[in-house]
Amino acid sequence: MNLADYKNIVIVGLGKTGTSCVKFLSDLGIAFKVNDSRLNPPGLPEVQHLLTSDNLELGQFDLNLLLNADLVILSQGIPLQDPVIEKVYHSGIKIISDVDLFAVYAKAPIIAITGSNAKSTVTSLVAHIFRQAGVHIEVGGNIGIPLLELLSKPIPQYYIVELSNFQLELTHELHTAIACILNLSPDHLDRYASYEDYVATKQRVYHNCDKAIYFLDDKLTYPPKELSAVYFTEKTPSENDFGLKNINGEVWLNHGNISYINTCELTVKGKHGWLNALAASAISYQAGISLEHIQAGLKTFRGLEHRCQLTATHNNVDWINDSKGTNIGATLAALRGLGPTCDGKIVLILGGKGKGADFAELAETIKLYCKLTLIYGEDAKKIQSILSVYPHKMVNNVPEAVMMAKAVVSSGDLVLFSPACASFDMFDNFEHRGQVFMDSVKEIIINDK
Ligand code: UMA
Ligand code: ADP
Repeated sequence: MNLADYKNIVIVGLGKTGTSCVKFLSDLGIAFKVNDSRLNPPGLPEVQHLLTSDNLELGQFDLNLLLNADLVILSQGIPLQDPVIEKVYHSGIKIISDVDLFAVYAKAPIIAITGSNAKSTVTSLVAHIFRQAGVHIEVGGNIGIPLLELLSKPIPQYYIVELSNFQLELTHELHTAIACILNLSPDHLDRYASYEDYVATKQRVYHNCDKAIYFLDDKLTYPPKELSAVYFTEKTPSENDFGLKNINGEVWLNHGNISYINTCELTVKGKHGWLNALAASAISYQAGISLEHIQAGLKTFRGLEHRCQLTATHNNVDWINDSKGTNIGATLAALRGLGPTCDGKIVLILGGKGKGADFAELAETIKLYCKLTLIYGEDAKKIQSILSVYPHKMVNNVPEAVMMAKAVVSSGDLVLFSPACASFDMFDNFEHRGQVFMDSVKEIIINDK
């Protein structure tokens, strides 16, 4: 794709992605227009000096403007099902994501990481391992740094990029040195006709990749047979792969039959954390990082905020903030990862915008590990109707849930805030939601002293 071939480029959306596209095209001296359905899009102040009333259209998606385009660069937060965007899509006008532009202009090999959960954790862990090993990398994508911003920095040895399914949906030009699907479970079903469609979108990451990394225990992550591939697994691995091995009652990470780190030396806890460490190891090893450097990186990685983050321990009760648990797969992983390590029982706090998910999938695991589930938010009634056979209480908000949890916990229990839902019904984002939880926990602890 050559941008110079297009005479009417429209950037749709002026959030983080759109803003990076405006700067990128402006730097190249390529003309464009911008359309955002909001009157005050968040990126406007940052790029206002690059826009004029002639090339900026705010307040609604403008069908005429878009039908006159020969290239539309669509921000990933905008659904293709939007009535105007859908018309543009069906008109045959080329619609791409920022990933395509990045892929065309990037001058270093790309490592792409996707999956339903643990994308940001594994992307950050891989980045940490590479940096510790002295490899110059740049990191971006869905993790929060738009990919085009990476192109204004000195060319690294590798780009490590986190991709969402929305980005993959509109990506055609991406060639990766290594591509990985970490795991798959239902999410964003409000934007897909079926779970199969969602899975097919994730599978696009394997198009045109030199080496695939997949999760042996989840068939949906398998790459096409013709690709050269390596797996990670919670079982004992075969010669070239990565997995867990039980040695005298202790669990080790293994590459083939080489045991390279004891899980007790990892800062991440629970089986889901070990799987993330294995995935990051497999990716790093394929890029030529030695097991010694991988081991050093794994030992020093501190984890990310809002992902099974210990907020406080009070009266021998751990309070865990997993606000980034925005779908059922994440909450299941948190329960299954933390449940076996907890001496008592779990009090689970969940709720928010359910995104069309089936909460019945949580039932068995809640039964196994939870003494009480506290439910709040927009879809609380829907969630309650499915989980009503298990001990539960409805609460109005997160601070109330924290108070209620405090009243029922006993020594050895664990309170897990893993909402299994999007946060937008009550909060700006998952960080805001996690902060409200942590503030509420701190308040009850202070009041208890
Ligand atoms: N919007 C409008 N009208 C518009 C444009 C956007 O209403 O004209 C709305 C969208 O529907 C959406 C919100 O504004 O609700 C933000 O959309 P955006 O495309 O402008 O978002 P960006 O600021 O560009 O941020 C996006 C990703 N956000 C979303 O997909 C919602 C960020 O991932 C990503 O870090 C960033 O690009 C840089 O690549 C966040 C996310 O929630 C963390 N991702 C989803 C996830 O991880 O599940 C996919
Ligand atoms: P993403 O970027 O894919 O949203 P994050 O790294 O931000 O992923 O973590 C999101 C959630 O996924 C967290 O709540 C965490 O508890 C959960 N999680 C972490 N590891 C795994 C795993 N291996 N499988 C499933 N869920 C996981």
